[in-house]
Amino acid sequence: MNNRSDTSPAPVRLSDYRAPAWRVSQVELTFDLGIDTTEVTSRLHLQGDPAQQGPLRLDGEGMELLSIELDGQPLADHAWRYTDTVLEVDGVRDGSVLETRVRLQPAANTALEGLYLSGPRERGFLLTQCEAEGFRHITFFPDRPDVLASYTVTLRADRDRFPVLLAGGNPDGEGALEGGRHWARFVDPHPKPSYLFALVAGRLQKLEHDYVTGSGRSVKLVIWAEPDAIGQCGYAMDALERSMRWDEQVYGREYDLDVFHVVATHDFNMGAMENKGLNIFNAKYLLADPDSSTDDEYRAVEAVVAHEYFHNWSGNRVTCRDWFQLSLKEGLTVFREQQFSADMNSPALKRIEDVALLRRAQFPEDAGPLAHPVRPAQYSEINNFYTATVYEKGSELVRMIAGRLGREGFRRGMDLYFSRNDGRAATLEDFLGALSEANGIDLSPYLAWYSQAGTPRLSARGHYDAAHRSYTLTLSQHTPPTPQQSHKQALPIPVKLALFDRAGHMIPLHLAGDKADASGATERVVVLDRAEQQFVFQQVNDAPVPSLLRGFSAPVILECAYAPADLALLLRHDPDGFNRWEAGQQLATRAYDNLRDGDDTRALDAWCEALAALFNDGSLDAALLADLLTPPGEIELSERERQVNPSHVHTLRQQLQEHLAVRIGQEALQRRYESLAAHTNLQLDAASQAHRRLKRRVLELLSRIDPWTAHTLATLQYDNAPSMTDRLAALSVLVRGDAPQAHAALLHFRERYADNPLAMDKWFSVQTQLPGEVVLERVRALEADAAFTLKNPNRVNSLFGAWARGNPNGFHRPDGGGYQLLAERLKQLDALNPQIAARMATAFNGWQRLEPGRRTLARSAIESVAAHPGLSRNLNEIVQSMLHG
Ligand code: B3K
Ligand code: ZN
Repeated sequence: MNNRSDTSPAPVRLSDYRAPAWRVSQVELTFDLGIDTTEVTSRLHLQGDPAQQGPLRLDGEGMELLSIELDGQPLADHAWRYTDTVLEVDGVRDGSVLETRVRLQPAANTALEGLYLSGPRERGFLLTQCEAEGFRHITFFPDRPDVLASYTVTLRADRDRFPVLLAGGNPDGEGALEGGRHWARFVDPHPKPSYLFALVAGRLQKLEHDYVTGSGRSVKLVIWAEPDAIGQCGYAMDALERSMRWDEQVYGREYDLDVFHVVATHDFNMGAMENKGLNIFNAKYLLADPDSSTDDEYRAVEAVVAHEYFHNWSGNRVTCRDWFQLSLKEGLTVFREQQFSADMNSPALKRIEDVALLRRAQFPEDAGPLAHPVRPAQYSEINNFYTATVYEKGSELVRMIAGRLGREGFRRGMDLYFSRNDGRAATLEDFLGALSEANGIDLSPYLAWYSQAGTPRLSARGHYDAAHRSYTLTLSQHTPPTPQQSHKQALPIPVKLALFDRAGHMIPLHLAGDKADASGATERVVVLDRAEQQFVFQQVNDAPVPSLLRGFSAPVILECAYAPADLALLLRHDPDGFNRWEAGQQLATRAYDNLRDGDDTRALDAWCEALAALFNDGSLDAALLADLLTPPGEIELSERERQVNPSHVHTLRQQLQEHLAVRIGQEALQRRYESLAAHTNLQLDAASQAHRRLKRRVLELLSRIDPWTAHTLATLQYDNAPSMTDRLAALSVLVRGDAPQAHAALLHFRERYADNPLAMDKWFSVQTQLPGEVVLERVRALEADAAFTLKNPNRVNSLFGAWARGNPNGFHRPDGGGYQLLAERLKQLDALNPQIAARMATAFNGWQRLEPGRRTLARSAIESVAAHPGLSRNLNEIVQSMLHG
C-alpha cells in the first residue's frame, strides 16, 4: 500500500478548492481481465482550462505503468514523471488524447478498493469499488468528482472463467475472441465522475424483470449473484421495482438507461454502491429469505436497495463538486430513503428507528474527539468521512428544511434543484439556493447547520399565568465546543409543539403576535433562531403540559424539567406514536436517574405504571408497544454521564427492566408470550412482523425476572421457529441469559448454517452479547474458529464490531483486556484493509469520558496503535484525532 502515514500528504481543505485544470470529455477503457493480473488500456480525451497553465497531472496509485503515448506517439522519458501518486505529463494540449497501459493485481488487493477478487480464486469473481478515490487504483485519471466524462468500456476475458462481463451504461455489443476468450462493450451516455465507474466479471447467475417507466420506456432490471445465492434475490427485485415507482410518483424522477444491473458480493467494505447502471451490494443488503434473514434485515434490504437506486438522481445525475459536499448526495438520499421506508411501512415506527439510530451513532460522534460538521472543513482521508454525521445528521437537516417548506414547496424546490443541476457537480449552496428560489424563502441561515459540529442543547421552560390565561414558553439554545470549533453560533431550530390539557387533550394554539396564526390548530412549528426567545400562547385555561420537538423536528438534545407525571400523561395520551415513544424514552431516562441516584422513585413508578397500563391496552400496535417497552440503550444512557462506568450503566439498565417486568407481572408476561407464540408464522406483513417483535420483547422482559421459564420457552421457540427472526431472538435470549441450553442451540445453529455466510455472521455476533467480562474469552475463541477471517469485512464486523460497539459492558473490562485485544487486531487489520481498520477504531470513541481507570487503559491502547509503524492514512487520522481531538 502506498497510502501509509509516513508518506501522507497535508490535509485537503474546502477553502482550497479550485476548478480542475484539465477535464476529460471522453474515456475509452479496455480491460484484459485476469485474477492475478489485469491490464487496463485507457484513452483520455483531454480539455485544458486556458486560465490554468502547467503540465497535466493525473492521480494513479499502486499500478505498474506499461506504456504511455500522447496523440499517438510514444512519450519520451523526460516528458513524463510518475511518483507514487501522481503522473505528470508535459506537452499536453487542449484536445490531446493520452493513452496509458497499466497492470493491476486484483487477487492481491485485500483493501477491497479499486479492482479486486471476491471469493476464492477458483470460483470467485472480479469487481470494482471506486468511491471515493478507488478509480486511481485502476487507471490514471483526474480522480475527483467534478470531472465528468462519457465512458466506453470494453471488457475482454476467458469465456469459461468469466462468462459474465458487466460494466455501467448500456450494452454496445459482445462477441468471441481467439483462444476461448470473449468481449463485451458498454457505453454510458450520461457523463459521470470516475467514482461511479464499475465493472464485474465472473460466474454469476441472474434474476431478470422487465420494468416500464411512467413515461413508457422499457428497462431491463437484472440482479446478479453467485449460484448458491440467486434464489435469495426475489425480495430485492421487488424492493427495486417499488423504489423506481416511488421515485416517479413522489419526486417525478425516472430511470435513464436501458438496463439496471445489481450485483451481490460477500466481500465489500460498506453496505452498497450506487455505480451508474451497475449497483454493487454487500450481500447482507441484497439477499433475503425467511430461513436466513430477520425482519430487520428484510427492512434493511428494502431501504438500501431504495437508497442506491435513489442515488441515480441524487448523486449521479446531480453529483458533488468535491468530497466536502458529500452530504449533498448522502444526507439527501438517506432522507429520500427514510421517506420511502415510512411510506412502505409505518411512519411512526420508522421515525422511532431513525431517531434511535441518530442518538446511538451520531450524537456520540458529535460529542467526542471525532466530531465534525456535516460539511467538514478538512480531511486527510475522505473514506473516514462516510459517517453518521454526514449521513444521518445530514438527512435530519434535509428533513428540517423540507418541513419548513411543506410537501409541495419541497417538491417544487427539488424539481428546480434537479433540473438546474442535471449533469453538473453541485454544492450545498446550489441545493439550498434552488429550494430557496423555488419558494421565495431565504434558507441560507440553515447553512450554519452544515458548518457547525456538535449537537445543540435546546432548553425549554414554561410559565403559566392564570390571571392572563397565558402560557409563556422560553426556549434557549447552546452548542458545546467541539474539536477545532470552540465558538458556536445560534442556529435556526424549528420546534414543532402542542399543548395538552390535564385530561390529555391537545388544546387549540393561539400564539401572541403571530399574524399568520392558524388559530385553532393544535400543533404548530415555532422557529428559535437566536440564543433565547419567548413564545406566548393565549386563551389557555389551565397550566398545560407542553409536547416539544414533535416528530423530532430538529436534531437537538431537549432539556426540559418535566414532572414525571407530565411525561406519563404524554406517554398515555399523545395520539402520535413517535411522540408517545419519545415521552416514554424521556421518562425511562428519568427512571434510570432515580435508580442511579437512589433518592426518589417518582419517575420510575410513573414509567412502570404507564407502561403496565399500555401493556394491557389491546388497541396499541404490537410493534409500537415493543418499542415503548424498550428503554434507551446503554450507549445513549452513557452519553449523559460525566464519567462513564459501562458496567454500572449496564447494571442500572438491567434493573430498570426488572422493575418494569415486575410491575407488569410474571404471569401477565408469560400469558402474553404464550398467546403470541400460538400465532407464529413466517409472513412478512406488518402485523406478523409486529407480532414477532413484541414476542421477543416480552420474552426478554420475562427473562429478567424468571430466567428458568424464559429459557425453557426460548428453547422451544428456537427448536420450532419457522423464521430466522424467531430463531435468532430465541438464541439471543439464551446467550444473553447465559442459559445452560445456549450451548446446544449454538452447536445446532453452526451446523445448520455452516454454508451460509450471512447466517454465520449472526452466529458470531450473537455470541459477542454474552454478559460481562467473560465475553473476552469467547471473542478469543471465536477468532480462532476456522470460519473466522480478518479478510472479510462482514465477518470482522460480526465479531469485533458487534462486541466492541454492541456490548459496552463486555468490551470495557476494568483490566483493559478488551482494549488490548482490539488494538492488536486493528494493527493486523490495517495491513489488510485500512478502511475497515479505521472504522473499527472508532469503537474507542468516548474513551475520554470513561472513569479514570478505564480511561488510562484505553488511552494506552490507542497510543499503541498510533505508535505502530506504517499505519495507513485512514487509521492514522482516526487515532490521531482520537488522541488529540
Ligand atoms: N456511496 C456509497 C458509499 C461509499 C463509501 C466509500 N468509502 C454507498 C452509499 O452511501 O450509498
Ligand atoms: Zn448513499
